[in-house]
Amino acid sequence: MGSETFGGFQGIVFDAYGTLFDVGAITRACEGVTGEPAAFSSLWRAKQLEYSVLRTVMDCYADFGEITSDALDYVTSAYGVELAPYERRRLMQAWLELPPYPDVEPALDHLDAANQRMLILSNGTRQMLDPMVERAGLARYFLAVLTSERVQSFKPDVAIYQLVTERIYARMNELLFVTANGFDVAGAKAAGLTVCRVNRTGLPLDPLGFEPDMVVRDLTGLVDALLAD
Ligand code: LAC
Repeated sequence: MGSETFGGFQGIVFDAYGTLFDVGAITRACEGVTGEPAAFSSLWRAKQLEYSVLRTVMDCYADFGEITSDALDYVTSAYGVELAPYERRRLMQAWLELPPYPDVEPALDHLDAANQRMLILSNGTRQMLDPMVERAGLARYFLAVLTSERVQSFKPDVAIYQLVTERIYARMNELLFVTANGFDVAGAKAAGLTVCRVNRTGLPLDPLGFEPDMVVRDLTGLVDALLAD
């Protein structure tokens, strides 16, 4: 594996939320229900992550749709917001209709043209991810969408990352895992994958004891690093 030049990977595995799909759309969806949409949506996402980690640690799986709904219950109570049923449906629906970041499709197109095998590995469910990937016109780029449902636990549990070598026969470090989420950088490194951090926001790396193998600003940077001659 030419890890110095970042070529020669057996496959590239992408995280979904925040990496391929713009979770900023959730903030915009929250504008109609609170005067503090950024803080409200940020607590919603933080609770979603917290509940997925807690349920993994407690060995008490509920799927990502249920967790997202539970997290919304928490944040509405915390903010004293009463949601009409149609508003609640609209907020939950926003998770199924996240747009891809503008750099995503051109980058996948380049990687596909260079014969890269690509997967999605996400904490989401097939029911949440498949329509969103399809709607964004990205389904043709991926061999498979792998989800937490198979192992009934969530990233950063090592077990979920191991799903990737069932789909692409390779050693873990021969696969490049691409994520914008700090906990996912640490989890994927702990599981033995080679990791590219997409630092779209300029935020610091979570100090969990693992450094990514490469850092890019967006997927255009990934293409430049992988396909540079
Ligand atoms: C995912 C979230 C964690 O797609 O970003 O798995």
